[in-house]
Amino acid sequence: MRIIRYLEGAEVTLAAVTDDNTVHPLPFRDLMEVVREAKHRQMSTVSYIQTLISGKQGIHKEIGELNLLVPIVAPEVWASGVTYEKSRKARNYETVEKAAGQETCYDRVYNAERPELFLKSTAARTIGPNDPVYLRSDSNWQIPEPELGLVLTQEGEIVGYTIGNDMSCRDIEGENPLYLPQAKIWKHSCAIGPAIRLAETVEAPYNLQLTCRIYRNGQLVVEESANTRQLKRTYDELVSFLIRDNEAFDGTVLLTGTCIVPPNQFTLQEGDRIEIEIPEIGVLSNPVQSLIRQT
Ligand code: DO4
Ligand code: MG
Repeated sequence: MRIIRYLEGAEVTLAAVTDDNTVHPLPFRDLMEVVREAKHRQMSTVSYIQTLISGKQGIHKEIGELNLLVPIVAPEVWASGVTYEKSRKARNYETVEKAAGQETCYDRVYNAERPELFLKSTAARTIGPNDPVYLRSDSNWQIPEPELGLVLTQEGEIVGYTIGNDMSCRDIEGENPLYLPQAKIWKHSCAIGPAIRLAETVEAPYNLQLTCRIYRNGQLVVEESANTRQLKRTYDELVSFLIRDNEAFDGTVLLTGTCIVPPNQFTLQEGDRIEIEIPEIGVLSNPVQSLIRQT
């Protein structure tokens, strides 16, 4: 079962999407309200939603016909770094600090007990499906980072999975790791969606296939896949560091690190379109726009 939000006129609707792809509007504004109400009734979220939609037909529209919004207005989006070997190699490639044969900060964090976690985005900077991600004006090496996102309660319980794009500037981060916030955070630099797959309904969270496709002038120019089984850490491990001595909020999203990096010579351009697919969740599709045009 998946959760979406969509706009009809001026009205925002929260809905459950059943396995036969029927869309059932729910009498709540956001997923976390449903989770809290289910807990209050000592039911699982899925069982509670089933009681809400039982005997109802759902709307006569397919998901593809809806004006989808970000599936949750996450107060904060956090991200994990260098959790896949692929990311370690890419970070080492771009850093100007590397010296032949010497360990970099990326090698050390890949092997350390404490993971790299950083604040990636806030609600105002996070966009949903079909909205444009923006390119920074001061970077010449920008890529999407396709990542699995964990949707958390304030206690750190994983209630759902979504898709995230941790847009990144490889040149800015490569120049100096202390530039990480600028390499990662700007207007529209984080996309999540198109849906949240309820955690209870995911049989094998460490066997999710991610595929990233980038189109330029309608042509496929990048296509790469990876699997969450290649993750160096467990989801609980990442969450436990996030909530340690920290205040977390219901609906926080934690991205789990990128397992896909486009070829080193690739940089995004205005007019590109990025698609990130996890079959159990859907396809997160966003056009790419230059930020200069927006200001
Ligand atoms: O170390 C910098 C960030 C890496 C990252 O975002 C990732 O591995 O996904
Ligand atoms: Mg990342």
